[in-house]
Amino acid sequence: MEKNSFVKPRSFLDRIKSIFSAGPAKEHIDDLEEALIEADIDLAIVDELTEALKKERVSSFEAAKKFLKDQFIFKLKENNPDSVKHRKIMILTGINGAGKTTTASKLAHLYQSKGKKVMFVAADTFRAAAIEQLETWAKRSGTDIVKGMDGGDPAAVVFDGVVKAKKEGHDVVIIDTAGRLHTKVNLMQELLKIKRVILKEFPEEDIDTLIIIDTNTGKNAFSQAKEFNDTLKLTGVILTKFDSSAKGGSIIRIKHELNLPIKYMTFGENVEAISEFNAEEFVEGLFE
Ligand SMILES: Nc1nc2c(ncn2[C@@H]2O[C@H](COP(=O)(O)OP(=O)(O)OP(=O)(O)O)[C@@H](O)[C@H]2O)c(=O)[nH]1
Ligand SMILES: [Mg+2]
Repeated sequence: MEKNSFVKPRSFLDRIKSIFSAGPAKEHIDDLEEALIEADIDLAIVDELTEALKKERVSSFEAAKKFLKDQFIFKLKENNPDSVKHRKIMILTGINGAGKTTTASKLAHLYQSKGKKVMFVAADTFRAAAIEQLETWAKRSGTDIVKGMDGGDPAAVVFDGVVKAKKEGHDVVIIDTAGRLHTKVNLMQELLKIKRVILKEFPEEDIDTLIIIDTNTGKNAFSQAKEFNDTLKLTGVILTKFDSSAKGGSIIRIKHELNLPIKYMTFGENVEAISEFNAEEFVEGLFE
């Protein structure tokens, strides 16, 4: 694993503050560069920002803060006019404990509240508790669920699920998968197999292949997103635990370098604690 060198936003902000209190920004551009890099903002953006800062002659802390905020919001919104466009099949992937199963319940709740017919597919056959976790919510909310046996082939469960969804006309199929490390090739291939069986029943444009990222993750979030994207061609990101976290600048890197839309954010254990991603709110969090 990469060393977790995440710098809390507070110190990121404190550093910028001290850079500006030390005199005109121009003389401290190297310090600023370093502070941005340490907050996981990627190099391409840092270069762009520091160039612009020089050109615009941003000379006070407040002005720099506003400038950076505007830039980050712009980056997060860039190229994604339809970032939350709904797709029928949602595959939730990600590393262990990122929040996949909890997010599955939240998404179901969200879509049901819009009158959609939802189905869960419990494709985490690795952990018995994962099936139960989803089943409990399915019972409580009256959501259809397709599940397999413990230790069974997750792709087989998914195939059963999509065939049934096609027959019974579900609007949304939410597939919960087992947590896995992005560095484990065989487990990544298992996800690819899941995607392939869906393609037997539904066209690619109906499939939302999502990575769930815990906002607390730090720099490692980028490698996770990159590996999952290389294997699966992701269509978006869901950020979790927004309530409990130091908010990572690596999300901006994920958006910028991989051009993946950030679709939803979750902010608590409650089933209603999910909303469409809000770039302004996210960036405010980065500067808190
Ligand atoms: N505070 C907070 N906790 C969350 C949020 N989302 C998930 N959690 C917690 O994070 C933990 C892991 O959540 P799960 O949904 O089980 O994560 P998972 O990715 O399915 O985990 P595995 O299946 O083991 O890979 C649980 O304790 C959840 O309650 C959130 O938005 N805020
Ligand atoms: Mg799970």
